[in-house]
Amino acid sequence: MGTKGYLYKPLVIPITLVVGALLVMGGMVTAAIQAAEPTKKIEIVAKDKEWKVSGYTLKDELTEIVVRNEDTITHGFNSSLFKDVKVKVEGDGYLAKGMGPNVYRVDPGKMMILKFSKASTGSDESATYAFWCDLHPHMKGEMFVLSVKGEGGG
Ligand SMILES: [Cu+2]
Repeated sequence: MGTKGYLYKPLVIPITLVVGALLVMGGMVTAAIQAAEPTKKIEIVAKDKEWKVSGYTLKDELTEIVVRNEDTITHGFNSSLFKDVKVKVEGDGYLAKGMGPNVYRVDPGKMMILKFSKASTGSDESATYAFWCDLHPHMKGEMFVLSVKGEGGG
């Protein structure tokens, strides 16, 4: 009981500080939200040696490709989309040894995220990009890169 009054004061001070900080940095917070928003996500699931794709990305925007392997075997992932971009692999994915710069692997039950800064189509048109598993050549799919000309001057 005696500790109640003691706890009350420290709670009041941080709230005051947060409100003050939000008022001062309102513009910065808004900017941060706007900067975070354009990241586009493509979700790809490997199951029964087939790919299921959902989502798309926009030309010249931050892109995340989330690849989930729901199979019982390791799958590879490579795409013509990676040809001219620097890809960063996160999660459980890894670069396939001796297979060149953009061949990734994801083990059964694992997930990887492939991030890159620009999905450039090389023109102003929307485009589809092939992706495939180098271990199972019949496993092929397509990803969409959409061009939205005239919106926001991107
Ligand atoms: Cu495979």
